[in-house]
Order: sequence, then C-alpha cells, then structure tokens
Amino acid sequence: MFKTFAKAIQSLSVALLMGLPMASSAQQLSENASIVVESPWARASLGMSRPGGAYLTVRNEGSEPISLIGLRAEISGMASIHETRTNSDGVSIMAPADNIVIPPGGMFALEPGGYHAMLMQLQSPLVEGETFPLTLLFSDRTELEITVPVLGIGARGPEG
Ligand SMILES: [Cu+2]
Repeated sequence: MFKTFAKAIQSLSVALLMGLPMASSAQQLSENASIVVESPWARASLGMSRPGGAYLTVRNEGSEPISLIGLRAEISGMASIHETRTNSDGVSIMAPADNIVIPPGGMFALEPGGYHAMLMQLQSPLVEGETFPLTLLFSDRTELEITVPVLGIGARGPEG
C-alpha cells in the first residue's frame, strides 16, 4: 500500500478558465499556465500538539513565471510555507517563506531540511497510510488541490 502511495504522481495540466467567477475551491489556472505537482508526502504526526510537515515538488511548465504564495488545508488551522535556515550560530531556525517565484521551465522543491509546508494547529493527526487534501495558492489566483499521502514518522521521502 505504501509503495502505491509512494509512486503516486499527481499531475495537473493546462486549463483555461477565463471569465468564470472565482470559486474558492476550484482549480483556476491562468492562460498559458501549466503547473505540475510531483511526489507529495507528509510525515505522520505525533498526535496533534506539534505541527505537521509536508513536502512536494512544483514544476512550472508554462511560459510565464509563477509565484507560490500560500497554502490552505482543512487539516491545519494555519498552513504556510516555511524555510529552514541555519543561523550564524549553527542553529536551525524556521521562518515563513515569501516570494517564491518559479520561472518558466523551473521547479521548486519542498523537502526535509529546506522549504516545507508547515501544518500548524492540526485539526486531526496525520496518520500513516492515510491521505489529506492540500491546496496550493499561486499569484495568478490558481488554486491547485492535491492529495498528500502520509508516510511513517521517520520517513525521509517517497522512496523511503
Ligand atoms: Cu516549519
């Protein structure tokens, strides 16, 4: 079951929805935009008292730069993109990331030790073997909902 999840690749391609009213949960892809999300996964959480973390890769296959501006997830009361950095004392700190611009043909990875989807105020635990929906918000009002499989608490990625 794990392997099936691990190999799952979510791919969402171009759609042109011009002139339609904005619906909050709909996919809204801009003209010429093509965003592909690959290998989403999350670590199982220790209950609900600590935040969860999720990881994935976004590729911009469109012809315009696109900015990843935020996240939304029902499972989290406060979902945002964080960056892990090492300060001058060699201590790892996390800070909210902003202005993530993905150039045409470029990619952006959320991965352990770097950028990550921080899922604060968990509304339910992240349970190994389950999945949850996560919506990525982009600067052109594209909203992309993906399904994130939850791997084990010690997982380092979809390949184990
Ligand atoms: Cu964080």
